[in-house]
Amino acid sequence: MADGRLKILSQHLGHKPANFRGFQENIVLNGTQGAAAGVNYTLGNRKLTPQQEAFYEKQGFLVIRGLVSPDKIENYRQRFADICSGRVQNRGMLVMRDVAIAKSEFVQGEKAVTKIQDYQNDPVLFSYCTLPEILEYIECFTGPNIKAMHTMLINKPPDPGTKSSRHPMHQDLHYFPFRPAERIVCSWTAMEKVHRENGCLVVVPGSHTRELQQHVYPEWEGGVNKMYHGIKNFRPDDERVHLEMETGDTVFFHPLLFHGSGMNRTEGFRKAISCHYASSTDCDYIDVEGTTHENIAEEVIGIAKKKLGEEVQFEYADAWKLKGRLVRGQEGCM
Ligand SMILES: O=C(O)CCC(=O)C(=O)O
Repeated sequence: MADGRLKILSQHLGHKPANFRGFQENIVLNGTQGAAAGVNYTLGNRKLTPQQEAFYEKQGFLVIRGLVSPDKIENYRQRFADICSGRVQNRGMLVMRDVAIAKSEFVQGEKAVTKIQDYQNDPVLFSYCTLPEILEYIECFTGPNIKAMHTMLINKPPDPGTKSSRHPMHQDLHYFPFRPAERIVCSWTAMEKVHRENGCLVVVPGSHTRELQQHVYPEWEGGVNKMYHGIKNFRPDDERVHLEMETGDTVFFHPLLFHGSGMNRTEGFRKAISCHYASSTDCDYIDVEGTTHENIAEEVIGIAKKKLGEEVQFEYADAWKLKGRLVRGQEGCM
């Protein structure tokens, strides 16, 4: 029976069992009693099998293999290249460049671009956020009224030799001035094969049950990309699992899950497309004053004022109100 469960768990993770013995032993030892005692992080609709539901409850993430078809992924890849080269209109997206590459020389096109953020006004990229195959899963975490809150296409070009292609371990809730966390979820779809060499996602299983931590810029010699905050007191002995995935595989994860990614040691790119969703009717904004969000709020407001003018009255929640898009069900407080 333990063997059968191991097989199911390893399918979720998309790993060869031999690589992740430690993680699997841990699951066998702890079982899924936590989940059985009470469902907190999922809504118990029928899309998830009992095993999938128990896995997410306990580990805070769930990998679904081959969820997005290769032709759709190819569309997003082409669009990304066209945005980077300026062939299509930008429509307000934030195009972020690697800190080390940007400093040393001007590199054209997608080689220096680390991320395209806020693609909610781009019809091609935004079609990812409305895919029924994704939303069917999202509904298990948010309920029927779903708002796409945060959109990113993350590109990891070959590391320029500074290790700046790493993404420090963090919790996405650090960026979000809305609650409850349980009704927020991320979908992250691999746009090519992702593995340890090109910097796949790394997660700390079960860390979604911990509190929101203080985040700061890590003190890395080669520099840190803009807004890549990391957990201030991250314990390196926390057990980590590398999520190796094929094109189209999708991981859904909780906004408190500790995660990050390693450097890209290959000559190729490592791309992923993602969206964070929240319940439009169960979630609402919080006041970030006096909370751990203050540093990121200040940074984002600073960027907005640079764009819009210093005199503009702008609160952190406004950034989110502006970019959220309803994708299913009805509007609420969000
Ligand atoms: O795709 C990655 O490498 C990590 C992205 C991520 O966690 C983020 O941008 O918040």
